[in-house]
Amino acid sequence: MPLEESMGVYDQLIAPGGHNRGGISMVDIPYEEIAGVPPAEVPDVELYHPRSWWTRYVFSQDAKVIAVQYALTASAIGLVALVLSWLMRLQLGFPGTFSFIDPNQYLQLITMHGMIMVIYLLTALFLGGFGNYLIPLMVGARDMVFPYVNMLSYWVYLLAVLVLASSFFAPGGPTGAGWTLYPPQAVLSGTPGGQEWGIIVMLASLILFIIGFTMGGLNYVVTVLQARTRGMTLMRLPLTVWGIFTATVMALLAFPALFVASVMMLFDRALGTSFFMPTLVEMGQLSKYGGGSPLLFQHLFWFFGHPEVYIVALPAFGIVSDLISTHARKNIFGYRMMVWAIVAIGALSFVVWAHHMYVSGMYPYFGYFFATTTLIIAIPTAIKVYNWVLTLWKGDIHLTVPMLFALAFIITFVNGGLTGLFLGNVVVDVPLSDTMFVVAHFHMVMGVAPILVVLGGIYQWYPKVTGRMLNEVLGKFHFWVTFLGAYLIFFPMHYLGLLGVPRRYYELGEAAFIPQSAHTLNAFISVVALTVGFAQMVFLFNLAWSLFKGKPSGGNPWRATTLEWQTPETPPGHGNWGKELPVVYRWAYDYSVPGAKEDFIPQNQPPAARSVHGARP
Ligand code: HEM
Ligand SMILES: [Cu+2]
Repeated sequence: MPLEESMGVYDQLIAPGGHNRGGISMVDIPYEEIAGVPPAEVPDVELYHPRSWWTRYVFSQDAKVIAVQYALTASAIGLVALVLSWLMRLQLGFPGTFSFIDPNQYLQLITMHGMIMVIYLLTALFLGGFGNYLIPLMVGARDMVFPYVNMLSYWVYLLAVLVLASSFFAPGGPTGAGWTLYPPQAVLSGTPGGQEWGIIVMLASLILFIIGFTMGGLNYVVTVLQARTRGMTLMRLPLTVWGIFTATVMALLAFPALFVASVMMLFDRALGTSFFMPTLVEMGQLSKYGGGSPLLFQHLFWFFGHPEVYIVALPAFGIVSDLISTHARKNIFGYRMMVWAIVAIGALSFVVWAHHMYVSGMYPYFGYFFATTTLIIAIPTAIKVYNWVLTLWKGDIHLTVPMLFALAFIITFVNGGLTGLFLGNVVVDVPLSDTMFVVAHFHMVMGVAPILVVLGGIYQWYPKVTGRMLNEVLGKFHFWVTFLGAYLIFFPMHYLGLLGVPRRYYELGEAAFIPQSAHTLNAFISVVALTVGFAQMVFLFNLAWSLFKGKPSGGNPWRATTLEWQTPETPPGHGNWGKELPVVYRWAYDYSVPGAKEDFIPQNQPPAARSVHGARP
């Protein structure tokens, strides 16, 4: 029914009751309540559809296209970071062999590698990539609520990436301050890029990244809160949406700390202010700085930096929950508890940041406080792990490629979490600080684990994005090499760390406490790292090949319940749902409902047979 007509009906119906105050009400059409008909669809706004190739594929305001743009850009720069890790491994495994890497370059490699992996790859991919694709589809919206701002978000992100990449070509090369960028060293001449362009370019790029992220992030939050379709209550949202939503709220609160820290350091470097710079002597000369606090930077950095771990982990938690439920054909165990655990972890992770500063010389009682809060996070985290295991328990487990990655994530995350318990305790952390043990820990928990989810997620949703399945044989090969390889790379690093091998060292030399076995192990790790790295090429090949030659997937190849699998077209068209928005009648986990015909009931399937036992309202 056209809008004017329906308004007419509305007026007539309202008038006798005396509620009509004369004008046509433009807010909140209660028409369907009166007429008892499902809601008329929001009138198609013609202007909003793309008109040309440019606005369809390049300057697109469609969240699905923006998602793919984010994912491709993040993967491209992520590949750069991967290559940088090879160079580091070449140096560490075979010191003295590769003369093109000098000590300064090694520092530049770790800095760029770390920063790209954490921010430009993982954060961008989970929020900009998965967030953009999945949020509107999963909540039953046509798009993000501010599509234009969403588009700008991507372009600013791309600019941030290009600025970052430009530092490889800047005079003096990229900064070598370490991904933590601690002042004063980050802006002094002893550090690569400190008195050249490197640090300036890095800070500028971070500032741009945060601006771009904020534009996207506001979209994700408002879309989840305001654009859910009828029946999609918060407690019916798939856990993927809960994870991405909570992570976005966290990022909106955490990134500003990095933002101000970056601006202040930029001022210190470029304008000669002393926010973070104490009075110091540099190369025998009293520097121009004085009175600033390097510790203040550490607080700001880690106020962002610790939540950042969970900005990456919470989307992973959410996605894994959905993958497990789908491929074990079972409802997620303890849905409400899972939601609250996500929210609790998100909140708690704002009061633990100084566990990264145990060796900064802070007041010991502070260490005690931060150790306590850190260990408390283990509780909601353990709840999640138990619930995943209970979801799997007696499930009809299909070892599809996405499922393999999801299971591998759980194992790896538990693994990394356990070493986190070590490092969370001050007395254990102090001797392990700045050793390879730390490198092993954080690669397990926020390097390998989230990457496994990214890969699992791509295998899961590629069919929706392209309409074709990824090749399964190649997928399984990719999985096993990546999963086993990751353990061969990062497990021995714990041992190296316990021996006392320091991190961020170009070369170990012949220190007495470092046995020959450490050198052998380093060479072994490097060989595996290169092999695993090359195995990713199989994955890239699969992505490209399947685009043309993959088996057509149909709309719902995994027989899943959530809304993105119920779109009228695959890949979904602009506006996602054709004429009618879906209406949601149930939660996202109606798998293997006793008495139901199929082993899954889509969220938008009305409870026609009320007699179906066990179906959740
Ligand atoms: C492809 C597998 C990877 C390999 C072989 C690898 C290797 C390395 C190496 C050798 C270092 C330097 C260690 C040192 O000398 O201190 C390093 C540092 C680091 N990596 Fe990775 N890495 C990989 C993946 C990742 C991923 C996925 C992340 C995402 C979180 C990541 C984040 C970091 C960070 C934050 C640092 C610290 C940089 C610093 O000390 O400033 N890495 N990695
Ligand atoms: Cu932390």
